[in-house]
Amino acid sequence: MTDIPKNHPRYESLMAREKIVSGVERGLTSRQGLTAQGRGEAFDYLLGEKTIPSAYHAETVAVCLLLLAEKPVISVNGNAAALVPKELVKLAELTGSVLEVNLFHRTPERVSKIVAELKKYGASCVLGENAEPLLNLDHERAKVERNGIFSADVVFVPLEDGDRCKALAEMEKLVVTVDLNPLSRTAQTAHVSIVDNLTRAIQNMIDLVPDLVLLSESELWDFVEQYDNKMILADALEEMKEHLTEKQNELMGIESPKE
Ligand code: PTJ
Repeated sequence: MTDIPKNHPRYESLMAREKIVSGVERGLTSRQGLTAQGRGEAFDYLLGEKTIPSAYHAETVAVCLLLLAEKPVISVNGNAAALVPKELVKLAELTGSVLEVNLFHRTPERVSKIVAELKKYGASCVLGENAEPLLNLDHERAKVERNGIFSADVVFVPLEDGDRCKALAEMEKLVVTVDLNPLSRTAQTAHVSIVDNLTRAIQNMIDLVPDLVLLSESELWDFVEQYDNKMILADALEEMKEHLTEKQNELMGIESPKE
């Protein structure tokens, strides 16, 4: 890994990039994962690299769903395994979710390496190695485990491909995703789309559990029932527009109007 000084103004972003590169070198992350990270970085810039209130709201609803689910599954791909392996294990433990390695560019070697990586961080059981073609997609992309994603009622799939997200949503599962691009097919097809960087989103979700776990089922359902994913996506676009206008004004020396 390149040594990034902690006082570098872009420390967080550069460290995330290093983690993805290391993931590729260790055989966890696909090479395509590099371009996915780059696309994410660009959208994060537009958001101001912060968790916007509507994303925090989506994170809250996502945790409610994981706590309410009978069979919640957290799907782990090569980017997520490189960026937040410890946090994924922690979130699964706190919400009673099953972890399943579920890859778009699937190879048995990469699945096994990611399973081992999650176990290194304390996961006792990780599914994915016995996946069968059960989704309504062409062969390799269709593979999930019968006792995992296939039979889950709530699936948390950060950074998912649009086709697979749609296939899951059509199976009467509640699908939660994290995607910095509010225009992606994944963000538009999932039931709950968190427009935030996975590194921030997962930590927020972990931090939300202790308070949400104290609520009754009906209080958790209230959060879910009042949620509107279209509004959340529209708000993310609005935040990006406002952030760009602010930056444009700064550049031109125009004072932004006071709220
Ligand atoms: O490990 P595999 O084989 O399952 O492959 C994983 C990737 C991510 C390569 C694969 O699913 C893929 O190609 O995804 P896409 O279609 O590039 O979509 C990734 C989406 O995630 C894009 O919309 C990015 O903007 C977004 N994204 C990338 N990095 C982050 C992110 N969103 C949140 N946090 C990030 N760190």
